[in-house]
Amino acid sequence: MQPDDATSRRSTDDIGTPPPAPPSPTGAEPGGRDTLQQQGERLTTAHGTPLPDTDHSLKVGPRGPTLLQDHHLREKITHFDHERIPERVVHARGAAAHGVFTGYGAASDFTRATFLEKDRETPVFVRFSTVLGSRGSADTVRDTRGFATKFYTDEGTFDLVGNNIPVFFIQDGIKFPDIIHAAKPHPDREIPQAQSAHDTFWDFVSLHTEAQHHTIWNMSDRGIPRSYRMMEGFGVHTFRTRTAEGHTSLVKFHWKPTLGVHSLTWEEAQLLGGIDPDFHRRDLADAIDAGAFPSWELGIQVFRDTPDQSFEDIDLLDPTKLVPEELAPIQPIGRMVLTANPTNYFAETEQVAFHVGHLPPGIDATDDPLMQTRLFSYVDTQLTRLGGPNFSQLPINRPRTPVNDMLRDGFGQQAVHSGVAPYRPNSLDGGCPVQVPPADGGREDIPVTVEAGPKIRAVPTSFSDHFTQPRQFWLSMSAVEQQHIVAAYSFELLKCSDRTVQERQVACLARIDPSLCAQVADALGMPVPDPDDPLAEPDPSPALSQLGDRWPVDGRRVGVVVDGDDEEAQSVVAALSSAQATPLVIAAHGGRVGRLPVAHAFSSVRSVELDALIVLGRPAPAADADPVGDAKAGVGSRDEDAIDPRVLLLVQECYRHAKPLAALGAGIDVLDATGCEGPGVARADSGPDAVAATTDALASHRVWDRFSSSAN
Ligand code: HDE
Repeated sequence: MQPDDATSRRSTDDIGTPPPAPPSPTGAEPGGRDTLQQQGERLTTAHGTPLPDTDHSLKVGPRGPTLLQDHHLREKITHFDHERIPERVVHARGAAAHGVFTGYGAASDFTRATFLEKDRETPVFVRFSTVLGSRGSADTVRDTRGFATKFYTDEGTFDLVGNNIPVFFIQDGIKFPDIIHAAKPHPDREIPQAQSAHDTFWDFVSLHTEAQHHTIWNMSDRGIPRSYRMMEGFGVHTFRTRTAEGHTSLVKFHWKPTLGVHSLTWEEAQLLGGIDPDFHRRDLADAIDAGAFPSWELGIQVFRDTPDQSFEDIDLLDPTKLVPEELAPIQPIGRMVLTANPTNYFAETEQVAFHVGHLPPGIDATDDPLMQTRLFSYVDTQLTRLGGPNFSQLPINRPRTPVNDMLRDGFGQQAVHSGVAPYRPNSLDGGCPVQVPPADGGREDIPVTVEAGPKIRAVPTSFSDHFTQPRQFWLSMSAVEQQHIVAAYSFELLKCSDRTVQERQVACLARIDPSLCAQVADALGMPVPDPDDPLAEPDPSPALSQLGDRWPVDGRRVGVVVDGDDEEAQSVVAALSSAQATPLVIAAHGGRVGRLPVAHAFSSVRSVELDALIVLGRPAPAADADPVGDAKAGVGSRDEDAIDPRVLLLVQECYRHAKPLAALGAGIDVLDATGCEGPGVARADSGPDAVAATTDALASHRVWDRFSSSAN
């Protein structure tokens, strides 16, 4: 691809393959992500001049005025002044990790994309996010979660920019500013932060009934995930794929977490907002650090590419509809494991730029009107957020394939392009770069036939059913999940001050389910409306429920209350580690208890940071204990008073949130003092028994039988 006279007329192989001479001025590793790190040990200016002092500005005498001449001072402060960039307008708060995707070789009947070939490994970078909150907002708010994956494939970057909910609020991208303006804080007082529990959100979704399906997912436990590691991911739109032979299919992408789909309770989520606003970010990073690498299987639902682009009366171009797995099973095509945390949050997690249009040969967009708008929006917003058109050169965004694109100049240009002819056709750079026909790996646009019609602003009638699938979702939930949905709608609508907004949403619920509607109306103190039309009776889709299976306990946080170092404590900690759980020793003080490092002191831990608890001792109240009001709740007798109230609170809260509890030896007194018993509460004879009972109960995530309707 290079002209013969490489010295005078090299075509540009810019950032992907820099020219051999002169050497790269940046020392950058071609196509790599770790470039421009600190070099050497000596302090320098940004231009490499060694510096003897960065602690004192240049002044006239030790107490005199500062001199304008102090270039180092001005460089340091000016750079600091510009450290912040605009946050994302949506999905501002995120956490990310690096990993590897390995193909199963199971997709070759549907797509020519080579990264899906058997055993082919592709580096990935995944960013999880909340949608509504600002960059500094809490992780555990009730919201949709973003699940965006950058595959650095050998055929160019593929971004699968999905969510943890398989449907969206709107059917046409032109309404995206409307839903986001409605959901973001009120423009007058700029509250509430990162919440949908306010008038403008419910005003919009109750008027705009195609949002009801996404909204019931938000009101379900899916809106408050236990961990990014325990979420499904969905491409949402239908994509079109094509094989080398030209056979096309319609597909939907699904990520299935190895650890299962699990959630917080609403009370846990609210407490965590104060106790550990970084809970999800910390959980992801801690698990990776501990070697409990999160993993997902990528699967596809495949549909025939028929002219109506529908399946069983579901319009596949409608992003407010899903196709139940029972009707179109998910076919596994690969597996992703996240193995490394980012080195630098800003350089990687903040500067990563995804784009729905980054598609490899063999995968293409469809006419889903939401997807069509997204194809425009992402690069547009990134031009502002990342300060110009060269953000694909940032290390995290660089493809891992050679780049030769004829794009030139602009703010922040990193490449030292050579050659004189960044245009086509040319003869001066030897005709380079040359176009790549599909037969040689070039990406073709799939030549779909589009029926000519009038230019109109309209919605197809096949998009008009807004209530059958929300009803199907409700009918697919277990009793406890339904209780949580009722509680979530009630909480959110009670936060609205406009009665007509509440009434209109309750009228929408009447079109989803009479019992759901009656319970929420009751909570709001209003009459139960009748649905205008008879309700559809869809078959439930059991795959939508989070309950009823058992999953690995890798990386689950199990608190171990220790009162002094004994062999039992060591063996429990070791047994939890061998079960792949994460033991966290909790003791009266920080530091160490014997040989065991203490993760939390009684004064710094709350139950919501744990998945389960094992109590090995009977800690007496510390002389200087300062019991927080509720820590004393339920404690009355002399015996109970002799136990540290913070430990009693820990046990009571774990019990209340249906977490597995076990105790051993003197720890059994603590269970007795709190009156905790029943399913998932083990009074064990030995350390191994306590660990076995805990991990067994954790495999179902919670002790679901323990929930009463008042529990949460
Ligand atoms: Fe996005 N979305 N979106 N979105 N989206 C952005 O791009 C947009 C939609 C999603 O971790 C923005 O670089 C429009 C659906 C994720 O960096 C912006 C529409 C789905 C992320 C944007 C949608 C998503 C974004 C903000 C309606 C799930 C975070 C910053 C047509 C399938 C990516 C940015 C990350 C981010 C626009 C709808 C997922 C403004 C116009 C549907 C996971 O361009």
